[in-house]
Amino acid sequence: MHTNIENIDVVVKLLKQHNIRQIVISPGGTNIPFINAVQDDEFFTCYSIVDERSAMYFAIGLYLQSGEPIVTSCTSAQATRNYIPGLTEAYYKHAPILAITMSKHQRFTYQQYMQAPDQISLPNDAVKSSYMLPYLVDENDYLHSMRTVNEAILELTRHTTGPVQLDIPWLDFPLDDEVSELHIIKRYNANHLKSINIKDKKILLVIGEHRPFEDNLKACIEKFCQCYDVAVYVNHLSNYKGKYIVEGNLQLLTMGKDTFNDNLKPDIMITIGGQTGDYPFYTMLSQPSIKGIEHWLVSCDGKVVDTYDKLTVIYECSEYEFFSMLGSSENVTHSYFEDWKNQISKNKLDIELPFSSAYVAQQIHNKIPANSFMQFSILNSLRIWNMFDIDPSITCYSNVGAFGIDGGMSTFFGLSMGTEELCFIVIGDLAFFYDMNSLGIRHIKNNVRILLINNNGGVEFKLYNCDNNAQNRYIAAGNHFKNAKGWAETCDFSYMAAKNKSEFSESYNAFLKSSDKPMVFEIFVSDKDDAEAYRMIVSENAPQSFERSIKSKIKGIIGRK
Ligand SMILES: Cc1ncc(C[n+]2csc(CCOP(=O)(O)OP(=O)(O)O)c2C)c(N)n1
Repeated sequence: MHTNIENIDVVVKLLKQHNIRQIVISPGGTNIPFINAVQDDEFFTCYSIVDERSAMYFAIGLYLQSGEPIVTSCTSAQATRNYIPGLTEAYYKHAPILAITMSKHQRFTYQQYMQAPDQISLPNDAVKSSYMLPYLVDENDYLHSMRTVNEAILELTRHTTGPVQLDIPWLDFPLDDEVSELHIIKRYNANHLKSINIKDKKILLVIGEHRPFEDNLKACIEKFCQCYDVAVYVNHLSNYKGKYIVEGNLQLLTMGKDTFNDNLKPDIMITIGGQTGDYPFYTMLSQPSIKGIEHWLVSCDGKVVDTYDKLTVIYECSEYEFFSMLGSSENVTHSYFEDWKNQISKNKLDIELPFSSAYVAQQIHNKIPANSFMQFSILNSLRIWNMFDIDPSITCYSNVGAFGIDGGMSTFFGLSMGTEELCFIVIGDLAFFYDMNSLGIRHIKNNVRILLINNNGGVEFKLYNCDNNAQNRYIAAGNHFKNAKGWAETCDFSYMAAKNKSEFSESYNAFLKSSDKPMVFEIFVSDKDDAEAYRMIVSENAPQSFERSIKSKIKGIIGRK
């Protein structure tokens, strides 16, 4: 019996056998096992380069000096794509670079699964060959893996030298032990809905990322919700603000599967729009033990996209056609929606937090001016802000299509062009650093507000691991970026900074008002506090044990001490 982690072992051992020593590492989640295997091994010399575009060019430079093959390592999501410019140079220069990329298990590709764009679709003139290791389960896979890694390494120098991709499949969501239900998938057009009766069903309408809704579509969805027992599961990216919405990610994050099964599990889940970017929702719905749900996917292209492994029907039609086809029903109760509402009303966010990204969101989420636009960087900024309400007139976006930290600010500047309202982006220091050249775009207007959370690297990878030194070097890539002041001012932005709560409260009003320059507001928080604040929110909202609830009641009566 083998496990997939042995793929990493095979790669690392064979790199040594082939005497390949220099590794350029870009930070990420999926390549953590590889980073852990090499970062403290004296055989290897490692370099941390955040931007994969630079990482690949940097690797070419290492090769030019040493004449030796060089390894690069990046995560999945959008990272591999950013290797392409450097790989193209390497291809025509015949530079032997082994680009080790990571992908999700192959079953997730093209399934609207988070961070899972196709990893082995590089252009013809980027690598000599792409190799993908098998997902490792038994001896056959192990042998296959060993041969493939050897073959990839040999290809670097076979005939003319040149770059090669070696992709390692990974899995970041463990599934529970239950055996999944067999589900049959059917495809219909909207006419099929005429013969459907969903009157007594509990319906969860899930809206992924979506451009703002046109009035007629919104009216159609609202009517549908009135006529059936529907809860509309959304987060900020849905841009849907109706009477029946539920913003449940915090509840799902802390809720056990039994509670979900008993109270919130729908009979039918209808999904529209793009990706939700909502890990708690995905984690709950994709578990094999959540059984008995019909998943209806509404999409114009009718492609099989089984995000939650529960897809039963694809309605190949527009969203408008779908909702307008469903007739009305009378005497409906809205008890399913009420159950969701009831759960969400338990959210507790008014807690004393350390100075952190979550603290900043807690203080100003309800002060962002009406009609503003907001862009959230993945993953941490989006997750934190999705926990807090914002004014319904605010339109929100995030690059959850391929989950890159690369182009968030550029997207944001693009969207700020079409409006005079204030536009806010919440972004971490690595993502800012990645896309900092965009601050020089000469069209940028004064309505732009950049809320830069400088927590020294990707706190994403430190949320549950406080050994910050080990994490900092290559995984979270700390110490790359000190502050944005010089660059912001060079690009003619106003620059403000806050290092603690009082500095923050003195400055934020100016940031939320109109001004005669675009602004960068840099918030310096410690990574420990940033992670701690998030964990505090999660634990405060976790279902309470009897003992904890008694303790908190007593504390309420006699005080904390
Ligand atoms: C192009 C690209 N490279 C790497 C990643 C992997 N990744 C996801 S989140 C993250 C950390 C982002 O750090 P930062 O922008 O500082 O935000 P924080 O988590 O600290 O809030 C990284 C490197 C990615 N998603 N996209």
